[in-house]
Amino acid sequence: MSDTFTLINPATAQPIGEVARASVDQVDAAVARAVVAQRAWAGLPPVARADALRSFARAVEGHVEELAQLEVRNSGHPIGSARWEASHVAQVLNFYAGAPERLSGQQIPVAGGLDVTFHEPYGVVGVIVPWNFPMTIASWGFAPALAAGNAVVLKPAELTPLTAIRLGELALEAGLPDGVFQVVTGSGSVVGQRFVSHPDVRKVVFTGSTSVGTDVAAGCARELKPVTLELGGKSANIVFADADLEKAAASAPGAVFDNAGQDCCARSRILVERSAYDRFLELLEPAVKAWRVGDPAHEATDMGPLISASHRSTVQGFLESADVAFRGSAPAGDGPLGEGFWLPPTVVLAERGDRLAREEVFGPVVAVLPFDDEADAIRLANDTIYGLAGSIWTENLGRAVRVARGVKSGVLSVNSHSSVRYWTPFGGMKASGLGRELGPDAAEHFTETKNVFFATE
Ligand code: TAP
Repeated sequence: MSDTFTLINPATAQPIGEVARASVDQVDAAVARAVVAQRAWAGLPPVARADALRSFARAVEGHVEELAQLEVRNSGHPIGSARWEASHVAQVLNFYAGAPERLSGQQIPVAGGLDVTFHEPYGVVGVIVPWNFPMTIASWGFAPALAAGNAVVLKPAELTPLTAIRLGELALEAGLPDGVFQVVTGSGSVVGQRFVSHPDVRKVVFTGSTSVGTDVAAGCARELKPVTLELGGKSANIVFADADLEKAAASAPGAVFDNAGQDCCARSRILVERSAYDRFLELLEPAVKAWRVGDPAHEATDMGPLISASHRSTVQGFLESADVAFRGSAPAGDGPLGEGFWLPPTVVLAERGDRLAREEVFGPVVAVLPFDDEADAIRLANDTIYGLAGSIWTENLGRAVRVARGVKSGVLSVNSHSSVRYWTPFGGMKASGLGRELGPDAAEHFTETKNVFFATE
């Protein structure tokens, strides 16, 4: 394996730079620095850690445009989305800057003394990030982990390391002590694996595919190391005949084609009550045709390219022999974007049991299926190994509650497609993951409880 990796702009297929591939020795050196830095970091007064995180947040706020432009070039995200992602990182840091002073333990009544609990940091936390949302997903791990007094070693995906590298620099510029937050670039099988096997990395946060996540969990089990997993999804957008069909159809493209469908929460199955099926498809077609696919640097663009040529081939593989209902458009031809990894948003009519109805595509492809009644909708929504997100469209409150309780997913929304708010918990059931990120309790998830009894007699 060469010791550098060439980065490609997915919108043009042109190389944009080289990034180092760390060796196992280099990972070990970073972990050794983190071990030393963590002791001092955890020993700071809570207000000092809070101040350092607020100052890191301000540094990110001051560089939103630079970070966004890096994501446009490295990941092909539309500029509007990339600016949102960079601002989101600052907000996540600000939110968890409140945690060091709020990690209260308990005082438990006992005879003959005083019993108290402490939330103690694990030590060094390894965060492994995929290529689809490089900045935001990284921050969901590093911000609460740092707030709880851990040091963090962060491995971005090899394809998309640029924003993570810049965040590492901004942390130092903002005054985070050296070694507390380190970004280590390189391959998953070397750097990521070493986080799993290194005895001084005491917790791992992994976001990525279910297959690699399962191996990471098995490796962590051998080390008795806690692990949080955020994995794949095949989320259902369930539309009942009593819903506001215009609104449901108008919002459906954004729910699946955002980030070119490379989103673990993508509503990649639209389940429509049979009596509304034809009408819904009629309304969906113009919404899909209006979805603007093109140069990610343009303000008006809704969707950019796929991340790589090989990923596009994988997605295209799902479309062989698919029953395509209609497609949107995508750049092609001789212009500067002609070589990019484009694929138009595509709507397919699927049958129960089809690959497209059950497997994660991770591209701009949505499968539409009819259902008969409420029980059938729940059964169909649950007919996949995944259980990450989902949406329910109905004007019937009782039905909304029943279906929300019946669908086995970690994050559901009614008459909306929201999945991520940094102050509410996020994560999947079944093969979509283990543990929760974000929300009010995330910093506590990066601590171990210690119980201490003080005899008074
Ligand atoms: P993966 O191939 O699983 O890679 C994810 C990360 O793990 C990358 O940083 C990768 O490194 C690293 N990795 C690869 N092999 C490893 C190993 N043996 N040990 C430790 N780390 C290893 O996924 P991907 O292709 O980047 O992302 C697409 C998949 O992730 C989709 O299935 C998607 O649903 C899922 N995903 C889920 C979520 C959430 S929040 N649930 C979010 C994003 C993505 P390199 O690639 O650099 O080698």
